[in-house]
Amino acid sequence: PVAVRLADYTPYPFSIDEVRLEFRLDPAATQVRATMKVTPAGSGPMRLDGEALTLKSIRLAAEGSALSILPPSDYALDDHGLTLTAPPSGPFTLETVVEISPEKNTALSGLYISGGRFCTQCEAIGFRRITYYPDRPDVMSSFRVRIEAEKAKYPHLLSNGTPGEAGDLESGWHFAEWDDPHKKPAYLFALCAGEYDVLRDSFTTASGAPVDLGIYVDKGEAARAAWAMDSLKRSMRWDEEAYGREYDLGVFNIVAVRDFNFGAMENKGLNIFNSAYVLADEATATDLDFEAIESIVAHEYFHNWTGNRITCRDWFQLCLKEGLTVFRDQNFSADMRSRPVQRIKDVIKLRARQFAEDAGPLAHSVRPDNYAAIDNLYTATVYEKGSELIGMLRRQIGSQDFRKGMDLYFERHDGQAVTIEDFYACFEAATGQDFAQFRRWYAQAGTPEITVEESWDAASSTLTVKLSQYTRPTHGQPVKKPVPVPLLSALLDGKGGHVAATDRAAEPFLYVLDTEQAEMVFRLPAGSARPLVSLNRDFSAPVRLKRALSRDERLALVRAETDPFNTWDGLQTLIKEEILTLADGSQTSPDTALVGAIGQAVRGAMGDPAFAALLTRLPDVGELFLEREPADPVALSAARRKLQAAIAAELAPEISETLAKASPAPYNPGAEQASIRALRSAFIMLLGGRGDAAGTLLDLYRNAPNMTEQLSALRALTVSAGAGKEEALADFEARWKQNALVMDKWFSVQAGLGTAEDVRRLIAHPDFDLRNPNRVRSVVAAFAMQNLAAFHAPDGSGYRAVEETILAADKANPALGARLMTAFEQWRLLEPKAGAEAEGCLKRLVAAGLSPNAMDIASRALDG
Ligand code: B3K
Ligand code: ZN
Repeated sequence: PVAVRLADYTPYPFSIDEVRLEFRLDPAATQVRATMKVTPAGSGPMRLDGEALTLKSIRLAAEGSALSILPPSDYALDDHGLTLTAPPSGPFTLETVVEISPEKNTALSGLYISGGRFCTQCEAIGFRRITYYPDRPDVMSSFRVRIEAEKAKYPHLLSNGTPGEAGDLESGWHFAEWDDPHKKPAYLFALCAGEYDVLRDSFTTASGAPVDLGIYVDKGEAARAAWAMDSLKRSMRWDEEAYGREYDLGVFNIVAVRDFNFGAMENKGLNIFNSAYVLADEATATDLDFEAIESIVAHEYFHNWTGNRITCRDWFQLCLKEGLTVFRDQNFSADMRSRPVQRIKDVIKLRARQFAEDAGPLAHSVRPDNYAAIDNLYTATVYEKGSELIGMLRRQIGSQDFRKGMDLYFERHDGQAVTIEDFYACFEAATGQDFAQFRRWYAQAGTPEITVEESWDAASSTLTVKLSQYTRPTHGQPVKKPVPVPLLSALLDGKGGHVAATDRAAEPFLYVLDTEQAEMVFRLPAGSARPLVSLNRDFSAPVRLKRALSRDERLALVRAETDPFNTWDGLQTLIKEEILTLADGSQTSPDTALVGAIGQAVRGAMGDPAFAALLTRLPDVGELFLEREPADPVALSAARRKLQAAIAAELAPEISETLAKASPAPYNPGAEQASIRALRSAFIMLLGGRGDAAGTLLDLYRNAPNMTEQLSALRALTVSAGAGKEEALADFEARWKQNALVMDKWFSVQAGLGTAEDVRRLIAHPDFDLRNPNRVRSVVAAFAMQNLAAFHAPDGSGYRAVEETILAADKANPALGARLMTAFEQWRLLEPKAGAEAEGCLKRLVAAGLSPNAMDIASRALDG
């Protein structure tokens, strides 16, 4: 069912000039009084959104008169809101009082309780579960908030903006007021109340304004927020340096919450975070956790300009803030760490999640034109592909013009709710170029496939590279038009250098393929040897390259490459082909030349350990689904393990030498040490692929000086499924029983690598908690999205192990339920037995009754 269409957009016919919210907090029955100053822009009824609210009173005052009770004949209530049938034609004040029950709110949208504290989540449409309001991003208003609560239980009372009056009230209650001078849409509203420990710090903006920083966490956890604080300060500085954007309030707070539906939320001046992305120290968090904290803190902070000061006109424009902000956080991470390594990691994520989405029934364009459930639009396509589009824009116009366009965007649209068209108009004004064709990228779903054919004419020393682009039809979009595909390219001499053509210097160049077919022709000086062609360097376009090269040709290309991304990617392509060949049985053992080449590449990269670690990486089973149909995850996973064992054998001397050395100490989460540990972890994982390393792994587990290595050893032991596995799992549980975030890792290692039986046991574990999304994801999502051989078992055992849990999770929390349902997005690609079981499971879930959110995913999965 399509609920909303972009084409139906109309502006809200009223402006809300100011809103005052007064909360009397009580877990069972919180009272919310909302007073809005309204100016009508036309005539007609006034619609306010509202869900799960009990209306206590409604009063209205025309300008100059006092509030008086609105007679029932002047308004109508339904399940989704309230309509004032005949509001005054001039400015008026509207006051509503509602009651809500935060403790009954298991959807974690609106005002809810987590760990005994109040917190909110309003994006996209949670504010309507707090009070009656035009809950849409183009209605921007200034918010003043008063919070009253029992002082002993809720000593800290927080909201957006800067603190105002505060003090004590009768019978042990107290209050605090907050004022947010910046106009904002309701989805950026936030409130938190409870008892916390606070890590405090300060920051001075480039123009000298002081900012008080605070991170609010569980009692006793303040020290573990230090990395988040450090990341915040670096983000604030980076946005000043890279974009000239300063923070705009005297206070910036972050609150860590245990029960949260996703990573974090950029509420104005009061970011709310999943505690997994705040708390870290060497004993309890891995380097990947530290890295994720750094990038999510940055992402939410960067939203202050790209999202908050300038927001979206409607939710179809979500990529306007998300794609752009992901682009910004990826560049921040690249500046903090290694740019090529960051690029490779971003592409791994893009291919694993977004390419899969684009190739299945949930495919949609970066800016869709309709949706049934807005929560389901927070996708890899909107975020990750959205970021790629900004990256292509910058590559095509250059970083100077990109900055000019961004400056103009900030200047022109500050304080507004805008569209993708508004954004591109700034770049058209800054560069004089027309982006009409480029904007097709936003409207067309699917990943373009670029076919490359080369021919060499020795007589004339001419190399011709034929390029064509094709995008497969997606649901509702049978025919695709060509998009501009910027391919960063170079001619390679095979000796580590570049070749010049007669009309082109040796430097890498950008070639933009903007038609269905085109040719690049390179004339070389007479007598030249045939050069090799390096294409889509640095993954300059989010496309799939189809090049019919033999294994030897590919190996030669990898050896000749001068671009680190392409060196890695060339090997990945070979590795993918090798796993597919091993899986279909046409070859029984891994090709020694390939294994040797991987070994050689790793040995050559030991000076850049994070890069070397990536060279040992094998693509996940899910990434291989797209390469050959039907997909047989059981065979793919077995083939993957064979190749892993061969690489482990090839690198045996390097592995033992590296692991014999001590891990860097004292521990520092920064890039340099993390890079060394990344290679150590990669090597530990390779050991897990060998049948004979249990003793070594158990020693590594026991002596691991930090969580990064402890967890790698635990994983490797779990994969090897041999001696030591049970001992390590039991030890880990005993050691970390009290720390929920660490226990999430214990659950996820077993669900991600074990059997359907393991998953049943984990679900029955006393610490499995259906109300805690992190815990549910660490079992169900880890199993269904990372352990594809077990989840898609041909006998259906994997589906049956999690079916009931998905239903129960969905009943309590539709956003979570829908997210888990996306595990079925690739089911049509499966071999027939698993495919039939998957379809059966989907149909049983639908018949059992899903939330509208989960139903949207299930029905698209079944239809597509
Ligand atoms: N904007 C939030 C995501 C909200 C998801 C709502 N279903 C976090 C982020 O992207 O920064
Ligand atoms: Zn975001």
